[in-house]
Amino acid sequence: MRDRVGVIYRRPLLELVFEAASVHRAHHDPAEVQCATLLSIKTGACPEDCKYCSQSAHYDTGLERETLMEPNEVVAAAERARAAGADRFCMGAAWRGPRDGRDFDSVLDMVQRVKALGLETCATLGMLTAEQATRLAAAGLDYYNHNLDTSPEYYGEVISTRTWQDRLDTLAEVRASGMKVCCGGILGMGESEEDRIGLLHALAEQDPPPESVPINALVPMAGTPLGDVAPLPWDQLLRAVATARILMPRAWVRLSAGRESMSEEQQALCFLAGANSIFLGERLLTAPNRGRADDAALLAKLGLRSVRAPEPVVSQTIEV
Ligand code: SAM
Ligand code: DTB
Ligand code: SF4
Repeated sequence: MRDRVGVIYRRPLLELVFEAASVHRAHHDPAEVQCATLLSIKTGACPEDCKYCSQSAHYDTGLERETLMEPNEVVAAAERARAAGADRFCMGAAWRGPRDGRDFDSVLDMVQRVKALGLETCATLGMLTAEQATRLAAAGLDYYNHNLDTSPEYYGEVISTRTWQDRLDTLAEVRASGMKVCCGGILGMGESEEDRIGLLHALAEQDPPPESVPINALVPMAGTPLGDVAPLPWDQLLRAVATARILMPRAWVRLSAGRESMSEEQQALCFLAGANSIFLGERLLTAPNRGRADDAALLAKLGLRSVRAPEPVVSQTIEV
């Protein structure tokens, strides 16, 4: 129930972090952090109007639009990511959804070849049909990322070109195809605490819950309607990470976008509270990320190490 999620989220902060840390230790090796690398395989000119996104064609963000990358270039980037220690390679495209034909066939080729490198594969391509989900699964795609982004109540304030139900429909197709689900959201878009609780509830309520839960802190992008929103208070992100860990004990909880503007101390608290996955490398999709050297130093300081493509144990959640 959503009320119970609110009770967890609003516990005294250190009580909440302590409980989340205990749950984390019961289900995971607390020294392991999964390291994923992102690549934007098709950038900009997206028909959707997500108010946070630099890639929406609705806003003038100064981003150069690019066509779909060649599979050879993508495979070369995946090889570099593997050599730099990535466990998972995630390919993102600024599409409302893939169009069948040459482009989609090309993505299937990328998936097959990245998988053959021994990396876990993930893609985020927008809405999928049942057939597209099945074909991606058959090509060897391990995870599909499709975020709920915010609470059902706040969704319409952020995106008008698709609905919350559209998101749920694609998530159902991903599940049915046998791929693992990567589903999270963004905090710091001007939503209320109740909206953050609503998002966490909606994530945990999925049956089964997602295997991977990216928690993004908004990276304000100049030219978008959310380009100058006030930063999220640090305790709110920590509460969200801890609550996600308690509600979804076996999931990878990823401290995703926004780490560049977080202090090392803030990140350390998030790892303590159960975050166990990050994006490595200088770039996310279009936004800068902390550099590898900084992250290697941070992980070493905290006594954390990367894992290479382990399987999370079968997903389960507690009653909410
Ligand atoms: N176009 C596809 C879609 O939206 O489903 C896939 C790519 S999209 C960029 C993937 C996710 O990145 C979004 O769902 C959103 O959660 C996250 N994201 C995009 N821009 C962001 C920003 N400025 N700050 C934080 N997260 C962001
Ligand atoms: C997710 O939840 N976060 C990643 C990944 N899924 C694709 C994307 C973050 C994007 C940050 C903004 C940018 O780089 O443009
Ligand atoms: Fe397009 Fe995805 Fe950006 Fe929305 S978040 S504008 S769907 S690329």
